[in-house]
Amino acid sequence: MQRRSLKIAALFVYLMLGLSSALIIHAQTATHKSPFDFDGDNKTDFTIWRPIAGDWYILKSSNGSYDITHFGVKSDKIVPGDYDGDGKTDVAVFRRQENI
Ligand SMILES: [Ca+2]
Ligand SMILES: [Ca+2]
Repeated sequence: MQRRSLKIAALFVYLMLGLSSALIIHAQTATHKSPFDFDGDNKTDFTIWRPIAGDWYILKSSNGSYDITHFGVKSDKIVPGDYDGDGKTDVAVFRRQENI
């Protein structure tokens, strides 16, 4: 089962990125509550953050479909978490403000 998940994740990376630059955030199956569980099924969702475009690619573990969300810019630091308490990770970024 885990081997199949890794193959799906590898295919996802290939299809989504065309092997261009990106940060692969998480690629393992979690046994604890994952900070990258965007669909709330208690399993880690394979997630890629492309800072150059501000795009999040999320492969949902619950059904194998994926979402592409545009949120953030290159200089942001990603800080995903369940900020509204619904059991699903929310896409979020931290942006430092200069000269305040
Ligand atoms: Ca999940
Ligand atoms: Ca949430």
